[in-house]
Parts: sequence; structure tokens; C-alpha cells
Amino acid sequence: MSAEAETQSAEAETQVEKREVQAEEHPVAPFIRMDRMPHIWCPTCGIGTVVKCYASALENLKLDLDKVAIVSGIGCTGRVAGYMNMDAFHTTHGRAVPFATGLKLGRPELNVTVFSGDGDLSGIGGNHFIHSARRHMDILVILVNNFIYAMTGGQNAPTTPLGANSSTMPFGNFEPPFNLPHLAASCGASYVARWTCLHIRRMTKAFEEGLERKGFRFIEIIAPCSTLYARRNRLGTGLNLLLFFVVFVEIQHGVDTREVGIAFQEKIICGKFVDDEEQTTFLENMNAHYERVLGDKYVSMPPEGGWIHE
Ligand SMILES: Cc1ncc(C[n+]2csc(CCOP(=O)(O)OP(=O)(O)O)c2C)c(N)n1
Ligand code: SF4
Ligand SMILES: [Mg+2]
Repeated sequence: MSAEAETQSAEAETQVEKREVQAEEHPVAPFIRMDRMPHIWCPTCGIGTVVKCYASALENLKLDLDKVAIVSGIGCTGRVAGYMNMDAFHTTHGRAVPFATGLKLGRPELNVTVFSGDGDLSGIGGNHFIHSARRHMDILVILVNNFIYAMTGGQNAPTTPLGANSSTMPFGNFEPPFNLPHLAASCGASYVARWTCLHIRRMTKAFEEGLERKGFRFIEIIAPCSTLYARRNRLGTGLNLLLFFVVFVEIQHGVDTREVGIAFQEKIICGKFVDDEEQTTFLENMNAHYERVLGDKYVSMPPEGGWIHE
């Protein structure tokens, strides 16, 4: 083993030992900026559950946190980046995907996760979302879908089900919502899954797979917004929504994503819909293309040895 490799392996061991000590305080403590607690989320909000599952996935994979980066936009879900104890970027509304794209292309050795809300990623950021999937950008996108723009007062989102009430559609929504797994799959995502906050183990496993696959990986998590969506639609608390998931979720792996649209208070189809391990990424495609066209004149991205020489 080279001296550099030995140093890296010693550092990784120290990191794991440090995590074990912090985990005695709380299992997710090593992954959270505990000095930022308490968080802003309401009681029975689903976002914390998603964070816990993401932390568990990082723990289970024993990833080197110096090689993981997380990017969020703005919203209740957008707060996630600020709470994670790794290189984390809380960017502007709708711009998490282009920010993550720049990060990934500048530092290809990083495992980059975008973690944001339905409004942020599929509303104002929708154009970036579809083009990132089309280009096979090598990022994991975790979208927390609470069917509403929560942080700003419960306005209609591109995901609000037909008939659901929001502050801008007080007589019920009449705009057909996005079927997000289908949007991602039809644009070229290599991995597409949907789970709810009820599915702790399945969600964690999906995050593990998402972190390990390459290309544009998309995971939608249906999460209760107890304060705005549930209250406005008289659905009870977040706990009542979890009970709803118990009865109304159907797991259908591999189903045609055209079939997984969500109607108000009707069945929610969950599962792993796409898993294409063979798909090549933006950087692989670009390198292969220019090597073919330019031959020896082409210096691949990143150049041999990487961009950063430590
Ligand atoms: C350019 C811009 N437009 C609008 C806003 C206001 N804004 C902040 S968060 C948000 C909605 C976020 O909704 P979502 O992504 O679903 O997150 P949630 O709060 O539901 O988790 C909006 C419209 C903003 N911050 N910046
Ligand atoms: S407003 Fe809704 S999404 Fe935001 S923290 Fe409260 S429950 Fe969660
Ligand atoms: Mg939302």
C-alpha cells in the first residue's frame, strides 16, 4: 500500500471510530449538525423520517463522508442540507440540480445527493430536473413530496392531487399534477423508486441503492405535511396520514410508470420502478465521444489523477 493510501485508510478508520462515539449520543448524531438542533420542522412532519433513513443509508454503506455532498433548494425540505454534517449546500429556490451538476462535474469523485421538495424540484426547478435526467447527470435526487408548497403557506404545487385544497385553490385543485416517477423515467433516469414515510426499511434500502448506482437516480418519498396539507384537507395529523399509507399503499415493483399517478386520497403505488445498472453517465458519454472524435488530442474529464492533488 502506498503512503498516500495508508494515510487515507487511517483517516477513514478514525472517521468510523468517531462516528461510533457520537452514535452513543443518538444513532444519527454523526450525520447531523447537532449544534443546529432543534430543527424547524413541525410535530409529525415527515421530513425528519426521510433524513433519518438517509443517515441510516450512509451508515450502512460506511461511506467516507468527505466524499459525500448534499445539495438542497429552498423550502421546509430545503432545510435538510443545513442540518447534515458533511459538505452541504443550501442553494436558491429551484437551483439545487444545476448547483449539484456543477459540483459533480468539478469534483467527479464526490457522491452528490440533491435533497429537496416537490415544489422546488418539479415547479421552479422542473426544467433543470428534466434536462438533468435526459443528460444522465450522475446525481441522486431525493424528492420529498408533501403535495404542497409548505414553507410559504400551502400554495398549490405541481404535485397537488386533483380536488385537494390548497391556499391558492381554496375550492379544490383543478390542474392535473405531475406523475413524478413517470416524468423522471421518461426523461432518462437510471433508477426510479417511490416510498412513503411509513416504509423506513424500504426507503433506507432505496437510498443505499441510489447512493451506489450511477446516472440520474430519482427517489420520491411521499411525506406528511401535518400543518398545511393535512390540516387544510381535514386529514388529521401526520400520524393519520401514516395510517392512511398503511391501508392505501400498494407495492408494485417494475410496474409501468404511466400507471403510478396519484389521485386525492386514493391508492398510492410504491416500489422500485426502474433500475438500469448498465446506463452510462454524462461524463462517461462525453469522454467516450471526444476520445472517438479527437483521439490522443483529448484530455479526459477529470484528467488522470483527478482535479485535486492533495
Ligand atoms: C425565486 C423564489 N421564488 C419563490 C420563493 C418562495 N418559496 C420558498 S420555499 C417555496 C416552496 C417550497 O415548496 P417545496 O419545494 O414543495 O418544499 P416544502 O416546503 O413543501 O418542503 C417557495 C415558493 C423563493 N424563496 N425564491
Ligand atoms: S409546514 Fe408542513 S412540511 Fe413544513 S415543517 Fe411543518 S409539517 Fe413539515
Ligand atoms: Mg412540498
